[in-house]
Amino acid sequence: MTSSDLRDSILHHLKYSLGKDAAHAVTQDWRMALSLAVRDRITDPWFDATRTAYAGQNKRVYYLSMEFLIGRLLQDAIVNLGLLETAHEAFTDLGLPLDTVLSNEPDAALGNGGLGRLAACFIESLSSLAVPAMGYGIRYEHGLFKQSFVQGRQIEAPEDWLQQTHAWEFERPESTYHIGFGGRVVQKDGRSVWEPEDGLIAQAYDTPVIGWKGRWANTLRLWSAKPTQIFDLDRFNSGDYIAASAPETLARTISRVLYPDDTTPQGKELRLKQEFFFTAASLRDALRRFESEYDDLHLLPQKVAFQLNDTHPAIAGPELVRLLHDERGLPMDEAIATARGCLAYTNHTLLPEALERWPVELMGRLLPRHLQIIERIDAAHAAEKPDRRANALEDGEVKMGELAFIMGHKVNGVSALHTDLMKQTVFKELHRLHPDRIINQTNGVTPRRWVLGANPRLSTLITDAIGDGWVGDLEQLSGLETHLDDAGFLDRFAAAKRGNKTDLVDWVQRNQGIALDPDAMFDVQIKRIHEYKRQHLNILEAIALWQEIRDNPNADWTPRVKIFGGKAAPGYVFAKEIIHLINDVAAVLNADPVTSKYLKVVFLPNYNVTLAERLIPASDLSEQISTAGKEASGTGNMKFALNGAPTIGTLDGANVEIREHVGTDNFFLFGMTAPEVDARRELGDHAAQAIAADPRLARALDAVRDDTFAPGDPGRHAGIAENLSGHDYFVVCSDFTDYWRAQREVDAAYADQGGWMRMAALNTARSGWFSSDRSMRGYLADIWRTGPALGADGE
Ligand code: F58
Repeated sequence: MTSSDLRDSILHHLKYSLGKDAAHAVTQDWRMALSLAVRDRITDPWFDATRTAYAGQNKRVYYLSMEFLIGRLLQDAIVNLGLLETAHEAFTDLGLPLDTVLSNEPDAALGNGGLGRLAACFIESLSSLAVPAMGYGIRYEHGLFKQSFVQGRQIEAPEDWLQQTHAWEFERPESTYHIGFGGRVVQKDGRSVWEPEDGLIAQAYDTPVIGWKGRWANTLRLWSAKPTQIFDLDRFNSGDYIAASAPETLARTISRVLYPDDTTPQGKELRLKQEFFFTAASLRDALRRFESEYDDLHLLPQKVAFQLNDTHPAIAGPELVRLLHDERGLPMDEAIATARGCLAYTNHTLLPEALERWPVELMGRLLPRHLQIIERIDAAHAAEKPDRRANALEDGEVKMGELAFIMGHKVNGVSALHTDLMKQTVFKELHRLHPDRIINQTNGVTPRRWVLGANPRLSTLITDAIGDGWVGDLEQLSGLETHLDDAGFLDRFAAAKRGNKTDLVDWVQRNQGIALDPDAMFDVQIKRIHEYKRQHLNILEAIALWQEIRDNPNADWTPRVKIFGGKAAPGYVFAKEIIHLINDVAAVLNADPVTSKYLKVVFLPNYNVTLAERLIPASDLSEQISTAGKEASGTGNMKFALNGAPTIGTLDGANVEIREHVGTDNFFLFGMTAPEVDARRELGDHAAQAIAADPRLARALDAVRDDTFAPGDPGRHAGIAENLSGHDYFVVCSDFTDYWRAQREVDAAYADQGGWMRMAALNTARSGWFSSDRSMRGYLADIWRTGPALGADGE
């Protein structure tokens, strides 16, 4: 496609699809017109992919996920179709910079964090590998809230990504399923029949996901909830207009908001309804497709794989058994075995509070037949493997992790360490009973979005050095190692980083009014705010460093900017206090005339995929400082390493594997290991001991406790100070001293820019293994037991 073809297509859509005259078109119109022109290029490979999968009778992979944090789609599609240059030229002709058009797209925040972003990377990789697959999720009207700060505090506002027409989706009014809730189970002809009391409609919206080089496209099918009855005409006619639309309002609530607050009973109920809603619709849709091709249900495990992204779709186990047994007549034991042959479960957390459990009362009320089936599943499992501790039902609760484990033929962790810990902790008993079930599949990230799209300067440099094969085969980055002794290469590497940093400096100046020095080290921690991720360890170190610079302002300090980004769950009070503290510290430090040339702190609001794409290429240092044993994997850590930002980190999650790949000399390790953390906690007064042993830490904590960062409001941050000097469950204090040491090593290393750039480039050269293409190949080989539908030559 030439740039004039693309320009004609854009102008055609502007006129005939959007009804706009070019003379009056605004940026949004151009963005929509470009999206439709690009979408046209996806449609043929998309249809071809469907036809190929049917013709080849390939096994299909269904990725069930409550979250797909896809971000913006236009640039990704243009990059994968190889149309970036063409689009630049087309818009040069049209007199508008392409970047202006691309940045007009809303960021689809249909996820909270790593789990949702992983699902988005996986779907892209499955398309790039030409594997027949489908992502199933929920089309939330409102994604993750918008974050702003008022006097340093997080404020949440609803997010409205669907306010403008979504250019990428196709509404499927014909693809609908009736989803029931409540009611009772009756016996008919010796069979159990669920008669739900309430119900709603799940309607599909399809978004094509194009793979690298446009060879294959899969579908992301998101369900939207619609009422079975639009409104109650009798009530309307009698003048009760609000009550007349109640059924519609109730039904739509299901797909209105991503993870509503589940601290209230109503919130919990809504979340379970969301889970059943999208899982049930997805299973029925997949079964319908299977039954259009095959008439033997025993073939199901050969032809269909359902991957459960965490426990959120774990109701798939009992629902699939119900569909096979109650609705299709397969004997119960066969139904369970068949369902298990199709299902596999990915665990993303060991935190007990995040492992879902539903009260039996709630499950029985909303899904009475499923509760009976869960009892049967437990009984069948106990008959095979007697051990009461391995049940899904316990103490009046349904444990969704255990249910997913029992109903999955494979259960995977997301990093090597996390997988080992799963075996030793949450699934200890089940692992003993099923020693082959737990396997590891370390996470990965798509190089198309996270290097080629986000970091064009680095990408050009890599391609100039080793050709462009790395985009589809990231391990080719190892070929960069031979270029590292070439000073010219390292200079160009440094120039690319510098260019990215300058872009960020300009953006921060424009958007936050804060001046940053591009020569300072950009030290970045971006992720959800959580105690285990320890943003408070980072800010404590900033406070201690500030105090030290004030004591000794003429020493040879390495200038640093600490950049934070991330949202706290609206109900997570302590996480919100951490945000408040960081913002208060930033205000004091940035206004300090003595220290601010050496140390600044910036908390960028509303962290999302787009902001990550801006920040990661401009980062020098990646903060991965979680309490060992708590971060299942991390994926941000991989994006930083790939973009040439060495890590300061603990031996947690995939940091362990990153360190092995990039080399211990190119990773700033600190802190206790997971077993050391457990042992340390045994000392009741571990925090007091750590504080007593480190005057720097004691002084930094004093500043948190007094009014240093809360002028006129002493005690504002006392909660954090008390937590850290008391219980300190996440052992912030006990890791502080070693973190300080490692940070000073970072300072010294950064001061030698030649050495630093080499280390940064080595991180890029040695991180090719962390591609989500590699992760997907692992799932294909070890879990789904299928492969691409096209050969490397596209046949
Ligand atoms: C994340 N989990 C893990 N959960 O924390 C991270 O280590 C891992 O890399 C990533 O999954 C992918 O495996 C995560 O993002 C959530 O967002 C929860 C979803 C349900 C509500 C609570 C947060």
